[in-house]
Formats: sequence, C-alpha cells, structure tokens
Amino acid sequence: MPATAAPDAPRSAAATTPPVSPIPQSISRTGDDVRVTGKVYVVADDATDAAARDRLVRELKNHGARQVKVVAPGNVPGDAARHLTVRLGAADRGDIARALGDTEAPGQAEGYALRVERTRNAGTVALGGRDADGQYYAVQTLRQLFLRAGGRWRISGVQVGDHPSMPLRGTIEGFYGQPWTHRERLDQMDFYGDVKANTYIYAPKDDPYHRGKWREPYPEDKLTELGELVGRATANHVRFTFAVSPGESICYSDAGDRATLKAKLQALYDLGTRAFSIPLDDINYTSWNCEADRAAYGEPGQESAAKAQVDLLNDVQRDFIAGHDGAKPLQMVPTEYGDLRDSPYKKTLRDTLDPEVVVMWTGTDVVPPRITNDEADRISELFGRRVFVWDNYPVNDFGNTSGRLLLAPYDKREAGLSEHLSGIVANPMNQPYASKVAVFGAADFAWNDRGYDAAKSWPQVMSYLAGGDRSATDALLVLGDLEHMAPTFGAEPWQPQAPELGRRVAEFWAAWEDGGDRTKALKSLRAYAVAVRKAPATIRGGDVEKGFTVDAAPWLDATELWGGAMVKTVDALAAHADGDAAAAERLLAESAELRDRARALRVDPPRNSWGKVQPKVGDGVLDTFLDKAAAAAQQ
Ligand code: LTM
Repeated sequence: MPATAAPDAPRSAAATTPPVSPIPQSISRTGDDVRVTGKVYVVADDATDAAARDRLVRELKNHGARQVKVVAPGNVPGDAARHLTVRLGAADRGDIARALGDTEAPGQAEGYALRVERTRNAGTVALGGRDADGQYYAVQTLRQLFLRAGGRWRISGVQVGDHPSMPLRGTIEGFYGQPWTHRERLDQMDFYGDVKANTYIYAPKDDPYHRGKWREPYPEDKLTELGELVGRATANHVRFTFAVSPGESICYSDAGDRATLKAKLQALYDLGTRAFSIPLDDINYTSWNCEADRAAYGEPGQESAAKAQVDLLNDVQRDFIAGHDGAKPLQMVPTEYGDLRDSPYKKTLRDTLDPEVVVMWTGTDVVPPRITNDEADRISELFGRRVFVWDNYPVNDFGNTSGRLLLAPYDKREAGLSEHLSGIVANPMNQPYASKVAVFGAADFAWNDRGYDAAKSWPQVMSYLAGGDRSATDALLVLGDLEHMAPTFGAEPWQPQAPELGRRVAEFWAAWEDGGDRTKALKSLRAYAVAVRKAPATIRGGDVEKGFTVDAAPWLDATELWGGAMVKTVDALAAHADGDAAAAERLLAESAELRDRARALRVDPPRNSWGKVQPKVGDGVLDTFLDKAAAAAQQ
C-alpha cells in the first residue's frame, strides 16, 4: 500500500493544511503538529470498527510508532500523557466527544470528525465516526496527515469535519473484454477503501455467468472467489454489489426464470452480499424471448418491454430484496440508459417501477461530453427519481479507444451534482491499475463535488500511485498528458490529447516563427522532450505500483521511443539553427528510426477487444510536431 504523505515535508508545511483526498468538507489548523511517539496508545472499545482499528494500528507502526497498545476507554494508563494517544470510535463516546472539543461531528451517514491536538508532553488525536464507515474514513484521513520533518514522523495539527456528498461512490466493472482477475479485484477493494469509495458493482460483460449463462449457478471455485471478494470489500467498507444481466434470454413472465434469477441472487446473499443489480443494457428490447411474454405484455415494443421489465424488477424488489435482512434497494440499468428523450419506455418506468428501485444512467450519451446539473435534473424527471450515474470513463472497450490508456483527470462533471444524483460509479478500463487515475478522481468528486478540483486531484492520484515518490509523480504526470485523450463514440473527444505538450509546442513555434529567442525556446522544449523520454524509466525504477507499470507497459515502451524521437528532432532544429545541415540530417534520420520503432510496437497480449494495435502516445500532437519540425530543420 503506497504511503501518500510527503517523505520529508518542508518546515513551512506546518502553517498549512496538507492535501487530503477526497477533499474534506472542512479542514483547518488547530495548532502545532504532533509528534508520533515511540509508544502510542489507541483507545478503542467494543463499538470501535475493527477494520478502522487495525488500519490505525498499521498506519501508526508505518509512521514511527514502535509499540502500539490498544486499551479500553476506562483503562487508559497513567503514563498516557507522555505518549501520543489516539481515540477511535463513535463520535458521541464520552472521551472522544471531550477530545473533539469544538470540532463538530457531522450528523450525516459515513461522516466523521477528527482533531489533532498538541498537549504539554505529547499529543492526542480524536477520531469520531457518525457510524462505523465514518470511523474507517477518519482513519483514512489520518493516514494522509503524517509528515516527516527533521527525520521524525509527525501528525499535522488539524481538525476535520467531513461526510460524503453522494451516498453511492465507486466503480462498476461493466466493460466488455477480458474481466479483471480475482487478484486484481482484491487489490481494487483495498484501493476503494483508501479513496472512501463505498460501492463496487460486479457486472463484467464477458463473465458468461453474468449474462449469456445467467441461469447457471456459479461453479464452486468461482463462488469461493466471489465470497472472498465480498469479504475483502466489506473489510474496506465497500459494498460488493452483485449484478445479473438476464435480458438477452429471459422470459419475463415465466415463474421458473424468475425463481432461477432469485436463486442466483440468493447464492450471493448467502456469501454476505447485500446489494444487487439487474442491468438491462445492450439488449434488444423490441422482440420477445418467449411467446408467453407476448400474451402477458402485448406486441413487442418500447412500452411492452418496459412493462415486462417493471414486472420482473418490482417482483425482485418486493419478493426478494424486501424479505432479505439488510438488503439494499435493488439497482437496475434501463435499456434506454444514455439519453434525455422521453419515450413510452421511460414513461412506463416512471409511472410503475417501484420507487425504491435505483435507476442508472450514463448521461446524454453512452460517453457524454459532460454531465450537468440541468441534465441530471431532467433525467430525474424522466425516470421519476434521482438517478445513479454509470459513468463511462475511463472504460476503453469501444472502437474510438483502440490503442489508448485513458489517464486524464476525472473532469467535466458539474459541481452541485450531489444535489441531483444518488451517486456515481466509474466504468473502468480492462487495465485495473491504470484505471485508478480516473477512479481516484471520480471518488474524490463523488465525496465532495463542490470542493473537487481536477487540476489538484490529478497530481494527488499520481503521487498516490507513486507512493509519494516525487520524480515518479512528475513522470506519471508527463505520461498522463500523453494519454490524456478521452474519446466519445463520435468524432469529437471530450478531453483533448496532450494539452501540456500542446501548450509547450505552441509556445515553441511562436518563438521560432515570430522572431522570438530560438535558443531559449529550444532549450525549454528539449528539457520537456527529455522528460518524456525519461518518464518510462523513472516510472519503472521508482516506487510506482507494479501493477500500473504492467498495465502501462506497451505505452511506456512507446513513450520512451517517441520521447527519444522528439529529443533528436529538437536537436536537429538546433543544428539547423547553427547552420549545420549535415548534423540536422543525421539527427532527423535517427529520429525517424525511433519513430518507426514506436509505430511498430503492439499492445500484446490484448486485454481489450481491439486486437493487436499500436499503443497511442500523444497522437495528433507529438507526431504532428515531429513532422513540422522535420520540415523546418530541412529548409
Ligand atoms: O454503458 C452501458 C450501460 N453499457 C455498455 C458498457 O458495458 C460498455 O462498457 C460501455 C462502453 O463501451 N458502453 C455500453 O453501452
């Protein structure tokens, strides 16, 4: 697990509040930072969340505590005043409420209050949760408050009052192509805990038992894995949400099919799952799978399809969910999931679907250019409830994403959406570790949409992936810029390719062409070209999560070559400026050779359904620069 605190924070950091992700609703200084003493007392009781307590102990040990003693509130030893004392539990527990002082404990679900206070001989930390989730999130915030100053670990002297803006936050593994492996999913659960995401929806399109073979129970070994996953999710305060997608073949009116579907849900309930979803996306809804449905709901069409779906979903909500202790309201994905047009289908859902059932929506398109408050308001009216956004970013399973990793920050979701939505889950890439860039941002936004700033969240996730390693963080930002393009299903991407490189290149040409300082311009662009060339080695050699470097391997290989080609080309321009045509020609030939090698690379083995393709790097910006610069160096 990468630590996110800066390894050796400057002294001036003491006057500010450290970056915390997701951004808390409120954070301010209480006073001086507090020293992590060699021995630390953790004060916990039976109502203290066990996962929160264990994580707290681990974090204290990772940040300077040699011995951590867990004691009950009535049993705090006399020497505690000389040691750091951390109180963890319900915010209204007497000792925690006193230690929180005037730091207000939020009343919202999953909320928490945290206060760090320097005392005469040591310090106290109070971590008070509104509920068990809140306790866990208090520890996740504390994890980010450790800083190293003068070779010693300290805790930033702050107070935090915090709660999520959206009730549902996380991911839906809902893409086409190779599903994630069991190990990758386990790792994702830990990651979601870190970013305060509380939802993972299991809906991989290419798990045969999820869709085509939905009637068949999971084989024993798969069921064992799913059970392990449910446990890991729960330990991270993540709700494992089990989805079955029967729409390709179900006979909606058939009692046998309904019983089979409920049996499938029951098997997961028995493993500890308490949240369920029935996605009905990407199916043909204008023909029946059985003649009985014609008799039950009429001739096939939008309205009769909606009637059949509602009949099934209301039955599952009322007959299965309502009768199962602790089960959350049923979730569903409508067949019309990505537009804002009213229709007989939506009207039937709005008028007759049980109000408890949660409806998902992807935006104004499968991959929308943005999501606004007004759009969210309009779709709420059309479905008769606040919708739950299935956000098709950073998913890379469709044609326009061929050859791409999507590493741009989570963006273009309007502040204020928390007042119009029940939540957001991101549909990730087939590459789970690389998906963390966008998922981190999505979780950050869903926690505090009004405080979210894409430009600040992006370096934070890169630092998280780099385990706080500053050079690797910078290298990841360079790579992220080259993999910034986020396509829609149409011709226009919703996020541009390589905006930082594009800005630098434009600045360069302005100086080169308009009589600016060419030497300075060459020096500056060369430095960036070297950063591009070196980024892959820095990422591979630094503390970056191994999984990320595996996911990104073809793109890292390609980036090194494209960066090398750029360095050679800038050098060719410099030689040309010096009047050395022979050197310019030689350097351009070397650049072309590197570029050819980059173009010959393939994503192999393919996790995606694109087949073997060239990994794209800064396309449309970097290659365009090389072409223009080659022409300029030969003039
Ligand atoms: O978006 C939805 C609701 N369904 C599918 C997803 O499974 C798929 O991953 C995305 C992106 O291709 N598009 C869909 O239509």
